[in-house]
Amino acid sequence: MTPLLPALQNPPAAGNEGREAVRFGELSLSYARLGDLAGALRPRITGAGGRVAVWATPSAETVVAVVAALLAGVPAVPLNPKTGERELAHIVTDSAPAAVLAAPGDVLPPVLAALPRIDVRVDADAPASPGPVPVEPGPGTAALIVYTSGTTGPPKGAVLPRRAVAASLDALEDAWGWTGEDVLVHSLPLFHVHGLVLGVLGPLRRGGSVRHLGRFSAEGVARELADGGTMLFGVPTMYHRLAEVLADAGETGTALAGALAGARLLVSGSAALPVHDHARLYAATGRRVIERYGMTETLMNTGVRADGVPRPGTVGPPLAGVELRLVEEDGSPVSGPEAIGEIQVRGANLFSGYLNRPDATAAAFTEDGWFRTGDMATVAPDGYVTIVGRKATDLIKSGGYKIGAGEIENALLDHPGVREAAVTGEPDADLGERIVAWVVPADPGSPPGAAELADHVAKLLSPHKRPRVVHHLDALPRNDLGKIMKRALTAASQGPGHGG
Ligand code: MCA
Ligand code: AMP
Repeated sequence: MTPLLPALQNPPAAGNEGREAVRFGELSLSYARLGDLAGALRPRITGAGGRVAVWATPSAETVVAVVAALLAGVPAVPLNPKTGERELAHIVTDSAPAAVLAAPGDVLPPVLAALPRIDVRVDADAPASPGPVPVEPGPGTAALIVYTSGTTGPPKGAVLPRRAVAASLDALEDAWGWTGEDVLVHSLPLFHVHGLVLGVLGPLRRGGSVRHLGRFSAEGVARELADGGTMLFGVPTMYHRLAEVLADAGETGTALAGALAGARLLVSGSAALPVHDHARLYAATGRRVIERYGMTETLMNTGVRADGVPRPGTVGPPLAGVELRLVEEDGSPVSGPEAIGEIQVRGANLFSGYLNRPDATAAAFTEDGWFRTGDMATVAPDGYVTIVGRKATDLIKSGGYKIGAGEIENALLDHPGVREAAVTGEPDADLGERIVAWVVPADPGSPPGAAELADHVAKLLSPHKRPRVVHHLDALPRNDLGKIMKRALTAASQGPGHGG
C-alpha cells in the first residue's frame, strides 16, 4: 500500500528531504525538519489512545500536528479556533478526542483545557526525531474527521478515510499536472477540506511546497506568486477581492496582475465564482481562473483540467475515478441533454460516514451506494458540469463556508430578546450569500439590535455564522400547517419598506 504522504512516511524514496515543505511567513520547514518534528510527536499521539483534536490555527504547528497524527495512523479532528462555546462543546462531546494538540502559547477554552494537551513545537529546540519508518495503516482507516453543517441540527463529523484523501489528491494530480515542483500559495483556514486536504496535504503528497499567508491579502498573494509560487487556491470571496484590487489600477493592482499572469494555475472552489468576476480577472490578467467542485463528504468531484478548456460558470468534467450522474426527485436518471437534476457521486473519494450518525449516513446514500450531494446541475454533452443551485434552501454558502439556517435559528431563539426567528441567505457580491435573520422580538418596544444578535451567534456558534442583516417583524409568515414560509420573507426583503 502506497503511503499517504510518501515524502514523509518513507523519506529515502522521495529524495527531497532538503526541499521546503511548508512556509508560514518567516518560518520554513523542510521535508526533513517536518518529518523530524512530526516523528517526535508521533509516540505521544499514539500513546494518547484515541483520536486527537487539533487546534487548527493557520500555522506551522497545525501542519506538524496533522502530519504527526497521519503518520501515527490516528484520526485528527481539526477545530476552528474561532468556534463558539456551544458548537465547540458539541464537537468535543461528539468526537471524544483523547487529547488536544496545540501550539504552546495557545490559550484553549475550558472544554478543551479539560483534555490531556500535547504541545506542538516548531522552535529550534523542539524535540525532533525521524523515529522508525511508520507502517501505513489500511486504506479504510480514518485520516480526518471534519465537521460540516447540515440544514438543521449541529454540525456532523464527516469521517474521511485515507483512501479518499489519496484518491482525491491523485485525481487532482492527474487533472492539473500537479508535481513536486509546484509551490502552492493560499490563505485558507486549516480546519476544512479546501485549506487542509487540498491546500496542505495536496502539496505534501506531491513532495511540493505550500506557502500559507496566515490571512488573506492581495499584497500577500502578489508577493508570493511573484516569488516562485506556481498555484493559487482560494474561495470566490478571495478572487472577488482580488478582482476589486485589480480594478483599482493602483500599485498593488499592477503588481497583482503581473503575479497572477505568471502563475501556472489559479483555482477557485467551495462556492460558485460569478461569471462577472471570472471576466474581470481575465480582462486584468489574461488568465482564466479554473473551478473545481467538491464537498466535505466527497472531497473533489469535478474540475476543469489544466490542459482543458476553461468555461466560466462551469466546474469541469468529473475527475478520474469519480462516477457522476444527475437524477430526478424520484431518483430516476434525468433525460435529455442539459436537463437539470441532483448530482449523485460514487468513487474512492467518498467519506465513510458521519461520526455517531448512522441515520444521517444512511439517508445520505442511495441503496446502491451513490452519495446525494443536494447540488442541482446540468451536464453538457462534453461532460462539463454546471451547478445551478441547491436542493435545500436552508443551506447558505457565505465566504465559502457552508452554514445551516437551522443552527442559527436555534441560537437566535436562545437570546432572551427573541420570540421567533427565521434565517435565510441573500445574494452578496463579496460573500456570495449573506446571512439574514428575521426576528420577532419578545418585546417590540425594545428589540435586540443587529450587532447584539451577531455577537450572540458568533459567541455560541462561530463568527462566520453571524447574521449580517437583521429584520424585525411583528410575525413570521406561516402556512396553514404553521411552517415558516421563507420564500415570502426573501420576497419581502426585495420589496420596498423593509429594513434592519
Ligand atoms: C467579526 N468577527 C467577529 C465578529 N464579527 N468575531 C466575533 N464576534 C463578532 N461579532 C471577526 C472574525 O472572526 C474575523 O476575525 C474578522 O472579524 C472578520 O470576519 P468576517 O468578516 O466574517 O470574515 P472575512 O475576514 O471577511 O473573511 C472572508 C474570508 C473567509 C477570508 C473569505 O470567509 C474565509 O476564510 N473563507 C474560507 C472558507 C473555506 O475555507 N471554506 C471551505 C469549506 P479575524 O480577522 O481574526 O479572522 S468548503 C470545502 O472545504 C469543500 C470541500 C470545497 O469544495 O472546497
Ligand atoms: P462543504 O460542505 O462546506 O464542503 O461545501 C460543499 C458545497 O460547496 C457543495 O455541495 C457545493 O454546493 C459548493 N461548492 C463547492 N465548490 C463549488 C463550485 N466550484 N461551484 C459551486 N459550488 C461549489
